Amino acid sequence: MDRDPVSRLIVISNRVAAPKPDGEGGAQGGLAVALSAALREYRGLWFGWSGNRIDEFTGKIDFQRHDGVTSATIDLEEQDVEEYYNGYANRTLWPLFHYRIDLAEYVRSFGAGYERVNERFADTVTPLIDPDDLVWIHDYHLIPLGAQLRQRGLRNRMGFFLHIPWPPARLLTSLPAHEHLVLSLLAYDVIGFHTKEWLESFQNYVERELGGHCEPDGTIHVGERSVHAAAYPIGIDYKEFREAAESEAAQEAFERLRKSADGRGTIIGVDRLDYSKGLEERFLGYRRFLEDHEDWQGEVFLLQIAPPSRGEVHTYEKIRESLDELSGRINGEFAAVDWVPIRYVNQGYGREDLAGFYRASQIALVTPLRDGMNLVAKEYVAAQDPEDPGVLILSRFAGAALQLTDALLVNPYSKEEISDAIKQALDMPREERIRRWRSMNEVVKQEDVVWWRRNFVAALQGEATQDERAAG
Ligand code: ADQ
Repeated sequence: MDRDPVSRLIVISNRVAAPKPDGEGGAQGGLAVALSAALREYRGLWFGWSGNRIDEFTGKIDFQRHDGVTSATIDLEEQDVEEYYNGYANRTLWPLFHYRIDLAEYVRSFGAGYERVNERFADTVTPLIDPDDLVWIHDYHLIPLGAQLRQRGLRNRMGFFLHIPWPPARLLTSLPAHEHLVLSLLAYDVIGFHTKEWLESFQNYVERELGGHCEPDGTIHVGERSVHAAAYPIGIDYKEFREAAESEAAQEAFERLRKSADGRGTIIGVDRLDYSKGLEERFLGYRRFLEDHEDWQGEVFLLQIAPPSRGEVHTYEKIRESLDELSGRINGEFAAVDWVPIRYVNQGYGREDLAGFYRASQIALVTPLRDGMNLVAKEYVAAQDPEDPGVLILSRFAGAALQLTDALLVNPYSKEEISDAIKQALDMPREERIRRWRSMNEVVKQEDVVWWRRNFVAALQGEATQDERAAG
């Protein structure tokens, strides 16, 4: 029923997260979670980097087929990984696109490595693409890939989806060769963002810096070129997540957490360990809550699950150290013999475990300083007990805030707002919790990952996109 009579779909992303033979998922993260189901529905191919490093690039493609998904991966050289992945993608674009110009590093060799790896992707994937295939390229690692494929003669319909925010023009212009990067996006037929806010920043750049013109229907004209740019807010696989939430493993995780909570309120945070997720600010906001409301000390605790990511990038080592220090300090300051205010866990969990933990928690603190969308907020909503749902406290700077307007929206930089929202959530009557949850659950359920990819693929096919939404 989900299968549209489309041409073959070629998905290209930095890493491929197709299911492994042992049933393990591939790379962790929002993109991986969102796309693993998508390719099963369309005959297609998922192309990307294997994660392996080799001495010399060979262009050899490793094909695998599991669970209805064919993946094709290549290995990269050490220098490629350093300059393209750890360098330009994660030390230049990621911080800049998350408004952290103070952390962005502009190094020429990173830019060169980025172009080189995009060329390597283009050289190896071009022979695998048939003339009728739809090509869907993902995320900031591969912005120039469409232009590279065009240079190799591909005339296919090609789309690009950005999973992170698009920064305001005034920030983006700090990037050397920013025009070159943005112009390469015009090689696509469709460019997708999570929200209207990121779309507007893009349109603003196009008008200010490229002298382009943006029409209300989403068509963007720059010189001779016209492309379609729109907001396609990503969702979770609602059905799969509800099933996970009702599994036996989820029930066990739920009971384990409830038992250890021993009647105390649980506040949960689940994030990749990344400075964009606002973890330090969250800890400080929670600390402020403990100070503001002494009577709640010993009655509530914060469970922060944060598996380390991008460990080879210095800023990530630093944020890890600061969080170790800060959580230790807060615990030292407030703990009692029978109570620890923060349970800080640096490991990943399976979907079922997470679903059980979400359900057992009265509050979720999802407070990124900037986030393209944020799927944890949606997972938390999907996992709740409809009769006794928890409260979502959500940063107004996450893309998800434009859809989940019944969350308690906070400025994540403000300790006071975080503290007040925790108090409001703890005091919230059941009827209000239910009312807010129902409205959010409806959005999470209707605007799920299937809805997202159908809208994007319809646009890619050049079809009417009446469902296409500029969220917010
Ligand atoms: P991420 O920055 O990775 O994604 P997010 O959208 O929250 O952020 O997705 C994280 C995913 O990883 C969730 O599905 C979550 O359950 C999972 N996860 C996180 N911590 C985990 C843990 N400890 N154990 C197990 N699983 C864990 C990027 C963008 C987002 C955007 C997504 C999708 O930064 O803004 O929403 O892509 O486009």
